[in-house]
Amino acid sequence: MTKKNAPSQSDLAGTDTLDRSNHNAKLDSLATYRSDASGQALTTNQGVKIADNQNTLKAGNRGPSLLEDFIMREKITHFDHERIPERIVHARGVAAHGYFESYADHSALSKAGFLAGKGKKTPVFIRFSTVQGPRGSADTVRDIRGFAIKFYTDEGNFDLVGNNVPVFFIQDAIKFPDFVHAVKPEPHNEVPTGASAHDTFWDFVSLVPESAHAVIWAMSDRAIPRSLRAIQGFGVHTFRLVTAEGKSRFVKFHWKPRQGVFSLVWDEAQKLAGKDPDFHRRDLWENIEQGNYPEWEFGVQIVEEEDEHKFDFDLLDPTKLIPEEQVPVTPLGRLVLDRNPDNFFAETEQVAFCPGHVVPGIDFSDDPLLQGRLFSYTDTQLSRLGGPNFHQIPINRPVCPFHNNQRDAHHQGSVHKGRASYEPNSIDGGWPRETPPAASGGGFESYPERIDAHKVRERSPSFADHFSQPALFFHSLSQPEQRHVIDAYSFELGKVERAWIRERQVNEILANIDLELAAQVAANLGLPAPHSGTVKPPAKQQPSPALSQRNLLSGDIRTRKVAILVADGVDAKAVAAFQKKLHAKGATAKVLGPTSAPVRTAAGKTLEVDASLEGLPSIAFDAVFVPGGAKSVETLGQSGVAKHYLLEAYKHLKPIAVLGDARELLERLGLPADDGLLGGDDGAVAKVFAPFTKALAQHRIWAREPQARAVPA
Ligand code: HDE
Repeated sequence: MTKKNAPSQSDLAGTDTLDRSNHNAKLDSLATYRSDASGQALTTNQGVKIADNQNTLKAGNRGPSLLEDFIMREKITHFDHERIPERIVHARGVAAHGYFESYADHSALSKAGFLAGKGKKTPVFIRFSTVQGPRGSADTVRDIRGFAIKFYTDEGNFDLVGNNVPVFFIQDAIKFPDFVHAVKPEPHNEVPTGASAHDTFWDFVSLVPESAHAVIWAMSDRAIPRSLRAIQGFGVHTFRLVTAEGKSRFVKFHWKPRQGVFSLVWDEAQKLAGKDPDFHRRDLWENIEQGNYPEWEFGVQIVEEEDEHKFDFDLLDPTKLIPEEQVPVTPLGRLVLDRNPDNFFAETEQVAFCPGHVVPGIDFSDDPLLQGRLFSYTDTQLSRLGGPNFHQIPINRPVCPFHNNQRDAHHQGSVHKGRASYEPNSIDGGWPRETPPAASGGGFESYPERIDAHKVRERSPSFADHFSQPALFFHSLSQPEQRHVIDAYSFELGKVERAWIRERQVNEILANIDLELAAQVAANLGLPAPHSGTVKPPAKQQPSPALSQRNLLSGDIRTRKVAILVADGVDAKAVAAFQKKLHAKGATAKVLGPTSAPVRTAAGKTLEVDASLEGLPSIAFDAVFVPGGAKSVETLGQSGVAKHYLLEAYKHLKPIAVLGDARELLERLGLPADDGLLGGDDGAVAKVFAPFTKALAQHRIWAREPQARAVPA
């Protein structure tokens, strides 16, 4: 009677088959906290075994529930409190474990132990995020991506809390609440979710010209990445690296993805937000599970102290980048992500980053944005994670010992021994004691920068040029990238209801970056073209090729995804041959049918499919292949879903290869030939594969873009 509605034993046979064999010092330390219920009895939190988890204790089986039911009360009470506040910004994120490996002994640059030897490995946990949207928002919205890394070094945690663009929207921390209030959903109706295309954002940024540089990056393809594996990371601020001898140099931190940097197209990003809001987290998760471990190279741009003032911008200004052609990036090591978390909440949600978490050998600059961040992050964890002991949460604990006299408070997880919780003391032997600074293993010592100044609330005049670098960025982009920037401003400002905000952004911001950019956006908005900017145009600058994604591809097709469209009567040999060739190049292929049911091949055999065409739409792939087989092609040609599939892939500038009868499909759809539309006879897999790979390695067929605009999809 008590077991009514309980599942049968055969329903319970499933187990988690994911590979969890990778390990490092941090993963090993988490082992103590992992809770594995397999083979265990269901109990209350007090460890009492539960006999019936289906029914509340009642006065009669149709009667009222009894307060006495401590099992039901404990369960419901815990459930009632399962949610914690989401992050005020960067609420939606996804994370992974991995390691950092130093290329060499970098002690000439920094005394940080994790950089002190060739092959030295340090566990890391990295969290990627969008900025604007809440926890449940879509992955592919137009936004900056957070790129936050916790290094669990032998000398304590070092958090490098960066973004995927190298500059920020404001110069001083005191403006952060204003900026965030402006970009977040509007306060009266909480619209829009995960988007900056609304009045309050454009009102603020059009009034605050220092935002122009970060905004143009946000309007570029960088803000709609194809994958989180395909983004760069930047520390943004200038930091210091300090040697054992006390020599300090300024540095900018960089992460360069081995996978290359590439993006979605806007229409695709918007559709994905509806059809697969988890597109980025799924991609990261699947690739790590498949052993396609994403990798980044870590590097620094180094500026000697004495060169601090040799630039035409201020190194302390977080709205500026140092062009890589001016100061190249020196590679220091690599980052590999090789293990997914076990539990989203325990790890990804509870990880607490703070730019103030540094180790000996790393120090801050006086960038006023960085200075404010040093305070804000620990502060926000107090309400987000419920008190000052969040450093004891398993994912946040250093892998080295940590001891001090901070005591008690909510969620205290340590049983501190000893009588003296103060220092100095003569009762507990004076422990824990200070450690003097040393070449290695010493206590943290702040860089003794000399400051001689008046206390003022002022912005340095060296922070005043807001337009030279947005102009440098725009002029360094390829033509398709520039078109996308124009389209993005036009789209976003087109959503702005107040005419004066649109006009101000065009006349007072865009016209100061580039008159042609302003004119084109103005035309799209139905505004007159501005004839000149309101400030003196910057001196002519050399473009910086390092800023264009065109120059940041990996050159191969590893981990690219290809859809193979099939129906009954398909030429299965071509499917197998294409798949084999793709796998040999490290790409993946999915076979898609009209439904999820297997299809019959031309040879009368059964071919399993991975999903239906509707289940995995073209926006989930980088390219499409349609093998021959008269009946298969006929079926696909009758199907609106299949025709849309090809039109959409074409519109999104993806390579499409067709063999045998499938060539007619493209003709029937009226798609004009180009370098990415590749046809061949049945059996000509080898012939189309080489140009297909070449096109795929270039990511998109950019030359197709003008024609693609005419295609409905
Ligand atoms: Fe953040 N930022 N931020 N930010 N930020 C937060 O910290 C803040 C800034 C960045 O995956 C919050 O734990 C201020 C720049 C990332 O958990 C909060 C200022 C850069 C993440 C906060 C900035 C960032 C955050 C919200 C201006 C790039 C996600 C929750 C002075 C270099 C970290 C939290 C994660 C998160 C404050 C500006 C990156 C409120 C006050 C510049 C990647 O503390």
